[in-house]
Amino acid sequence: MTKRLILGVNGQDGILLSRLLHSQNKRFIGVGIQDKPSVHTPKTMPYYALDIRDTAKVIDLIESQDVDIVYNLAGLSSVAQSFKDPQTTLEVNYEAVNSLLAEMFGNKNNSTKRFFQCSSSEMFGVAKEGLQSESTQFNPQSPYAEAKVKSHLVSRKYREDGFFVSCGILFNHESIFRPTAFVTRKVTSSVARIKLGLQENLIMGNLDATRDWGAASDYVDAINRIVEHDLADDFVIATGISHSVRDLVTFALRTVGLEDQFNALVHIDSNLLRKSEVKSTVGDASKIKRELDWSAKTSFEELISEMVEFDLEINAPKN
Ligand code: F7E
Repeated sequence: MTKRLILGVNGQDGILLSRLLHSQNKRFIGVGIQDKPSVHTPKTMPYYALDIRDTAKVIDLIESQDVDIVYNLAGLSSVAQSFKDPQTTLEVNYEAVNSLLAEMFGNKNNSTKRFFQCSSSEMFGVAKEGLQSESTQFNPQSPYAEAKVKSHLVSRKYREDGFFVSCGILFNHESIFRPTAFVTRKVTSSVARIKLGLQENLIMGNLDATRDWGAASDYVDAINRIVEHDLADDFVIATGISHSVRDLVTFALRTVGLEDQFNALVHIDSNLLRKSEVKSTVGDASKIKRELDWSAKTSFEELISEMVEFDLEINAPKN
């Protein structure tokens, strides 16, 4: 039976993928940088605490555990944070991937193993096309996006050399496991806390940016289809619909009956504006629909309502 390794298992996507693989009775192990696995991962999952920059240890694990498929979901995922720490962003999001691929396929010629790289819509940056597809030109606007472009290109190089290296180009994807450093969870958590009287207002950055937001639970299913496909390839994973940050806040407030309070509750802090900003993203996921029969199932409204609901529940006073 195929054995799988999730790098970055304690992040949002790692948690959701570990649950999906567990529900499908797949054999897998998880790697995270933390001493212990997240409480949200399956209890039976064998866990190894490793920094993906320690290539030798990751390779040892792949060999000693006879791993056939590696999902690389590890990395620094905050674009805003990457402006503050471009060096670590480059080390984790590119250099570690580059050395891992070099060891797996360059030096050891593991021709039967598969590798999945989590690429990002941020690579398109200020996009050259309205709808972004696998062939849209890259135009990165942040240290995060620059590192992601480099690891995408090196992944493609190994694929061209005949190895099974696939990339998902993931547009923004969210869930209750998203930290509040990201705008959806910041908004749903704040709106819930405002509703419960625990917070006074919502301090935001750019309300005019628009994003193609999907549900992370749908996206890990797409990732799995990509690694199980006959051929290695690149696939955009997106919903095809973009909403503004203003729409997000408005909708979240509406779910708790506070939409008419928008102007009183929402304030802008210029420190939250980015040095360079991707104004809009919207993905063309027709290739993955056509070839792997995948499309996003959860709507933006369902996703945000579910997150607000969860945040109301965890913030509610306990009797
Ligand atoms: O920002 C605006 C902000 O931090 C979304 C990562 O998963 O998706 C994510 O990157 C938008 C931006 O995500 C606040 O300026 C306004 O326009 O949730 P975010 P992101 O930067 O789009 C891509 C595909 C990835 O690959 C990344 O790993 O929201 N915004 N006000 C704000 N953003 C934040 N975080 N906080 C605010 O207060």
